[in-house]
Amino acid sequence: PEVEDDFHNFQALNLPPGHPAREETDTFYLDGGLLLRTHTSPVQIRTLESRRPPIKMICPGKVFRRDLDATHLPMFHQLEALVVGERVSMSDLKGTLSAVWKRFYGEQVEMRLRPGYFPFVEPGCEYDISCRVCSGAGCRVCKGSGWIELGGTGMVHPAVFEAVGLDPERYSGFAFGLGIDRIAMMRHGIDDLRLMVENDVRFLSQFPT
Ligand code: 2NM
Repeated sequence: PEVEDDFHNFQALNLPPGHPAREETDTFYLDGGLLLRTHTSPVQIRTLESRRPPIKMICPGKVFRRDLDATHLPMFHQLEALVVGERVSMSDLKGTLSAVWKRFYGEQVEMRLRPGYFPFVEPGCEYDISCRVCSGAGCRVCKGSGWIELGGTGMVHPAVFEAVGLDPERYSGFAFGLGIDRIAMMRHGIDDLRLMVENDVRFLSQFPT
């Protein structure tokens, strides 16, 4: 659901009351304790509630945050994936994520993980791929670093398993996410995301049907 409740969007994802990500200034709150989901992760929570592991799932969808400038829309698209089972490991995470991006961009693409913080994973990482413009040498697109930041990932936090009634001693899992709009901007060299929703024919007619 794009309209979610507090439990699935925040509480079950180890974002307790008072956490900064819940700020009124970031979240669209509706009447009756409901809100517009701020990420697609509540779909993972609903899946963990309704099915028994082993689970492999992938979820694209619209998400909503109170933000609007050249690189942020109040509605954008995420894609998240989740794997849960017995003895799912961090090497499964790295191998799977690396295979996804090699399939997407080609075998020559390198991927790296960096430490990163998301309340619903531990350890948590941000991940980069080698810059597709300069193949890692350093250019304007990657600001000289050779790497492009794509998203976040990590091992599912024990508190998430507890929130859905699964034993964190028995089950482990990994998840990753990315912003689809950002990939489209890079693919087409679009520098202002607002163009994506303005329906200007001069913009739209540049894309083959
Ligand atoms: C991300 C990054 C890291 C994630 C974790 C979960 C859940 F529910 F299983 F705990 N769903 N999605 C996750 C983890 C998403 O996207 C930036």
